[in-house]
Amino acid sequence: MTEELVTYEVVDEIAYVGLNRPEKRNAVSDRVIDALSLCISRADREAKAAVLFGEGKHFCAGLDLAEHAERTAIEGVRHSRGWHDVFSRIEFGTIPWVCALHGAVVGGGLELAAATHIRVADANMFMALPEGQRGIFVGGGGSVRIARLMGVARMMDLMLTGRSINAQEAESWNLAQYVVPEGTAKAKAKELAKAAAGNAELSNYAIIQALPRIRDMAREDGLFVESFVASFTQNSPEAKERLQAFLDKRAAKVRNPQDQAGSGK
Ligand code: 1HE
Repeated sequence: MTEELVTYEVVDEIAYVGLNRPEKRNAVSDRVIDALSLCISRADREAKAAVLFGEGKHFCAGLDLAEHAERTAIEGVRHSRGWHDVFSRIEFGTIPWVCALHGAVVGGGLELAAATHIRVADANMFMALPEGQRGIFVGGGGSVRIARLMGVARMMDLMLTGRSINAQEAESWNLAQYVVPEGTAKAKAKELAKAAAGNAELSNYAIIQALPRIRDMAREDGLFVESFVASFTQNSPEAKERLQAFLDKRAAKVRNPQDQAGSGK
């Protein structure tokens, strides 16, 4: 339904969540955040993986600047914390999220993409953090998530200069894990989501929850937590069945990427 600000459907256990305000380049208004929040809750309950994408020419132009101009300081804090809550439910939910990026991925759009687990960049994609030019700062978790992905020096460069980077640069800066030909990002995201949805749900949960937390821990703490997560995960009935399936030669082997159709960047 075109009047929805965020579209939602589940097909074969994959949730497809689409930013759907193309006339405003999918700029994120308060209503978009509310709609996204509902879709995230549904996807978490109803799907085994999710694909996030944008309708129209661009993934997302970031914060709706028309709304932002009117906020007081305390309203601004509440607004930012609201984005944090919603984006954290993507990052720290129960299912993997794959993001298909095309056209502009700007400001809050990049903050949203950074909350997902795998990012696929269409060859026509470009990213920028023009907050400095607009007289504002990141507020959707970017100083935490984007800085961890590409490093503070690169984030400073983007924020201070307002310059854009293309898909290849984004991949080499760790902001996207895949660059694909123009027009194919969503198809690639779907393929990756399907692969992730085929994993044991508890493994996916452990991967999503434990990796970013362990990254933020001291070394010994990380190793300690890893052991517990590993032991808990491998003791599930599903893990036992999957391990036995491999030993019985009923499970797929790991393949050489040269033999994997359509797996390349
Ligand atoms: C918007 C927004 C928006 C477009 N808020 N209305 N984000 C930015 O600083 C990016 C601002 N946008 C742009 O630089 C460009 O619009 C794009 C590169 C994304 C796309 O260009 P283009 O030529 O395809 O579209 P357009 O003609 O610029 O925009 C079409 C309409 O969308 C137009 O409205 P119209 O009524 O004149 O048709 C634009 O005003 C509107 N539009 N982007 C509101 N962002 C939690 S903190 C996060 C901080 C940030 O995200 S800062 C970055 C904000």
